[in-house]
Amino acid sequence: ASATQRIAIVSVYDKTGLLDLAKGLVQNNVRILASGGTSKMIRESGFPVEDISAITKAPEMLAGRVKTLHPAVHAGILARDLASDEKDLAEQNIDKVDYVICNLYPFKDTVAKINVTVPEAVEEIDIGGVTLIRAAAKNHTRVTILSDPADYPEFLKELEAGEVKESSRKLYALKAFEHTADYDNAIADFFRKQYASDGLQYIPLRYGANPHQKPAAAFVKEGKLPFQILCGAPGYINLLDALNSWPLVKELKEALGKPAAASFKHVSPAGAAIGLPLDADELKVYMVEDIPGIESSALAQAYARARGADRMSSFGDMIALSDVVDVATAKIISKEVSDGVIAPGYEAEALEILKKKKGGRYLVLQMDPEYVPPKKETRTVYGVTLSQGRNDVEITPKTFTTVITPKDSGALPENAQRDLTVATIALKYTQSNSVCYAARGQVVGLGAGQQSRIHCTRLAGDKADNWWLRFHPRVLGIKWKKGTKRPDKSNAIDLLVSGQLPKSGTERGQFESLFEEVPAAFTEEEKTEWLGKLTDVCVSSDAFFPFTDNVYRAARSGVKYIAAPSGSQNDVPVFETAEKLGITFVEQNTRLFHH
Ligand code: 93A
Repeated sequence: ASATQRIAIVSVYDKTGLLDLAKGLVQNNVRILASGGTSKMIRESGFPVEDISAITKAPEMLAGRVKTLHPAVHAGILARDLASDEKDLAEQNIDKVDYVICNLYPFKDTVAKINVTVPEAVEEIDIGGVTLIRAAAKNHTRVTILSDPADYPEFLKELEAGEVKESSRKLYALKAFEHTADYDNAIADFFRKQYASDGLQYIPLRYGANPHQKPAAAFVKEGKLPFQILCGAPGYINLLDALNSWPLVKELKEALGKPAAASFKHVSPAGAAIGLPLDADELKVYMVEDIPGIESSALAQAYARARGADRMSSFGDMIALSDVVDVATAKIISKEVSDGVIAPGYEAEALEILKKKKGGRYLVLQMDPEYVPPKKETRTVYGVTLSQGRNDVEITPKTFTTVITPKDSGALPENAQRDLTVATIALKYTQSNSVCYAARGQVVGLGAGQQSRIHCTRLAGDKADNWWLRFHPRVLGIKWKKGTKRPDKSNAIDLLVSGQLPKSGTERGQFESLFEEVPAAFTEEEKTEWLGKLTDVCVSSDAFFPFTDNVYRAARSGVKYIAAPSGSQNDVPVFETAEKLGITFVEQNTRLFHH
């Protein structure tokens, strides 16, 4: 070969378009060097081709494991147009390579076969091809790398016209890097399933969001998962809940310095709270009167509040607790229908209580409290990868120091700052749109996942009203039939306070069967009168209020403080309405959408 003849190294598993490529290379006076099978096919079609051994002076070895791995090949590809590189090549009598055409062993297809063995998979791990592709892509300022047969025609057109354009070389190099990354990913995926199935790095899941969504798994690409499974087997949605509720309670505790709890369902909180002492009515409404030790466990108090906010929504919850779980907290959990819990640790006796739940299948996760998630989050939706920086904005009582209206008001009372912190941290981990009402260190009404903001404000406001009506003497005084179950009580109370009482028929009969004395429905007047006693409620919104209706609705549920981002065309009327209604409007300038 003449010193000026351009050289192509061709080594392809997928031989689609190979002969047209060879023909085009030959027509353009390119010298072709090819690995065993590739060279055989080209030769049999009558085109001039040499084996790689023509430059390596070494045979293919180890049944094909070593075909192209050789300095004569890789120095030829990697050499730059530098005097020092030229000198090195000349000393070793190596020619520069101009084009590399390579695609890899079908690892993905092989491991997709059922019952594939590790040795079978191992044989399909391409080494030399990846090295060819990576080397050529690295040196793309000089070398063209084709890793996709679909690119051959365009490549030949450019070659015919003179030389491969720089812009094309860049795009081919990018494709090559994506190709080897995807290939390595498939290999790591396979071995993760084979070798990391101890639950430390990789957990196979029975299914995804629904039973027909298989296979499903949870894993980290490096190191260990940040939690351990102490009991049960997590489902896909359990983990979504756990990994959203844990940071919520962690941040709540950091912000307010008290143990925190959250009760999650479908990736939004049904309740969240910090541990504050419970009065006699709260003990009753939250159904924790009989929990020994609750008066001295702030964690148990936090969970009683989180669970008590919206008992209907919390049915079958995933729980997050900021502190080591004690017996009092475990005892509350043991009485409720719940799917699982995540916490930084468990006292031995508490763990024993939890392990007895659900016939031994209750999910107990131990979170590493020191774990810091990566700053970047990535997921794929319908085949498209979306990535973003994690929402690591810090919400603390200090977030709520800038009062917009009334202008002359001083600093917010501590309780208001506390409850706005609770509401806002809850929203940070709630599916948007969302609006949260909070009081007494806990969520009392949360509207999640509504496309219209006013629907969030109404939904959350109605929930806050229902929460408050549960403290009405008529509800506190209910005389239940002996043996009435907790979920049935919660449901009957919900019917009563939400004004949805069945009027007749079987449903009415079932309702009445729960009571010694059937409570009367609330009249509008009774409701209004009782709601008038609700005061000092805080509201936070994950984005601005576009219309004043939200403020009017909030005011009807005892709201005294609102925090929301500004930026609406209606900011001024929104602030003015708040002021007219005696509501303090506080700046919270970070939008907190969450999906
Ligand atoms: O086993 S390998 O990793 N060892 C090598 O040195 C090597 N060089 C190229 N496999 C190697 N290849 C791969 O062989 C290429 O990536 C291509 O997929 C395949 C082409 O082999 P043949 O030309 O013999 O059909």
